[in-house]
Amino acid sequence: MEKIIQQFLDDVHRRNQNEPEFLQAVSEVAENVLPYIVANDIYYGQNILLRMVEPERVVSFRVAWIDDQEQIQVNRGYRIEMNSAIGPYKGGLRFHPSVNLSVLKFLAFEQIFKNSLTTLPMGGGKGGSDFDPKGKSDTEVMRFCQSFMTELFRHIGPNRDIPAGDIGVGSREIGYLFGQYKRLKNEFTGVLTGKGVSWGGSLIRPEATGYGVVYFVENMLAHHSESFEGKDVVISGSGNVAQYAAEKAIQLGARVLTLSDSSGYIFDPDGIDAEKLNFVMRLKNEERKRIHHYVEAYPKAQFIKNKTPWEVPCQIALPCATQNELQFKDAQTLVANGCRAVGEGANMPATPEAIHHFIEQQILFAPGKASNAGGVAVSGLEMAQNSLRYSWSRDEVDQKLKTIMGDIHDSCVSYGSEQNYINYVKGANIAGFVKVADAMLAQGVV
Ligand code: NDP
Ligand code: 2IT
Repeated sequence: MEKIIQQFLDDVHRRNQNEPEFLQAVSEVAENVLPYIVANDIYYGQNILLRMVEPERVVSFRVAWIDDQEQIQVNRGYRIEMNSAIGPYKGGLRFHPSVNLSVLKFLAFEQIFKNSLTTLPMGGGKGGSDFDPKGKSDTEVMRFCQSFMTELFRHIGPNRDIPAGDIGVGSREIGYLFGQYKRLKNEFTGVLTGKGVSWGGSLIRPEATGYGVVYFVENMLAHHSESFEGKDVVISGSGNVAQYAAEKAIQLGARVLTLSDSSGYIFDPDGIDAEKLNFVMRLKNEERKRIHHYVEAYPKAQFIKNKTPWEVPCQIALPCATQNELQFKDAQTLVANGCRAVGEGANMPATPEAIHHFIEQQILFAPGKASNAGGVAVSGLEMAQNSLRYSWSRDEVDQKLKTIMGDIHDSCVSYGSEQNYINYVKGANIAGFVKVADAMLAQGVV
């Protein structure tokens, strides 16, 4: 079996040189899915995984725009349309200087399995740009978004490809992108998700990823007769996902000790309560400032520069910033300090070595493609509401989100149960694979 996996990975590597993040995501899936394929006659010999790692389409384009100093700036825009076997391409847009083909292909690949796990009819896609929104004025961001959409609009559509937010793309950017799409097409359609509630957005979409992570971990804990109540929780990031993961964990009676950004982390020994979290939301979403300002408002807290929060003892860790932010040494520290459960809010935040350590130590480990699927799930519910020309109440959407996260948990359990341990990584990879593979088999060699 090891030889089959290695041959497959060598082949993928040969065709995707210089794409380390993509290979990392593919390796993790291959380790679980290839043995399953070999054991199941209907998939064997169909080259299904080889087809899944080849994007159906990759679009790359120039985004030229004029900054506030009237200088011409040039960025690169992308959309990876990875797999449409079970529905139109669906996935976020990331604006960050680190964006390149490897990063977007890993994200688009993960999105295939994640979207499949939600049970909603969505294929996998991802896009973005190496544009850095940090330090840009609102009008610069608007001009960039308009230029980006002026090319992207011809590739997307409510039945073709439906982008949403990700790192650096929040409600402000979705607004500018939607405005330009509508202007170019002269159509008001649900072509993006994460829209404002007064113009087609779904209630709970801003909260969905963070709440979903906590609902997933709550399910994992409940399966082992535990809960969030009274637990110490360490969270990385201070953006959309981190903020709402913190909010839900606090509501469930946990003590949230940290938040972070790319400059370091804040540690509040008293816990970040609802009022302090409100301060963070204003600081990050309205003033667009850095997390270290937290300690000016709450002097009992500390700012630890250029470090990640994994050294803080906790029972639950929720990495909610970016890929490969939690490494082997961090995993060792977390486990040694008594951490029992890890829920990935970000996409691929734990390195393969860190994941192997968690699994070896029988830590409850939720991979992002399962635990952060709440965001795209509510995006799917936003699409459903747009098609119905109707909107559900906050409570209705929240209930559906809870049900979906519970169902994803249960699928992971049914495909990932091993002796005395639930391997959620294996469970998520196989459960996500089966639905897409069955659709691909039915649709022939395309
Ligand atoms: P935001 O842009 O709102 O926040 C990102 C946060 O992560 C910021 O605190 C940012 O700090 C930090 N961060 C970003 N890049 C780095 C880096 N290279 N090193 C350290 N910290 C970094 O993004 P989201 O909260 O939406 O996304 C966070 C993660 O969750 C991503 O992995 C994303 O793919 C994933 N995700 C998001 C979903 C969504 O619905 N938004 C859905 C599912 C997953 P700084 O300001 O310093 O850059
Ligand atoms: O990684 C993700 O799942 C997202 N950024 C959300 C995608 C979406 O279409 O809502």
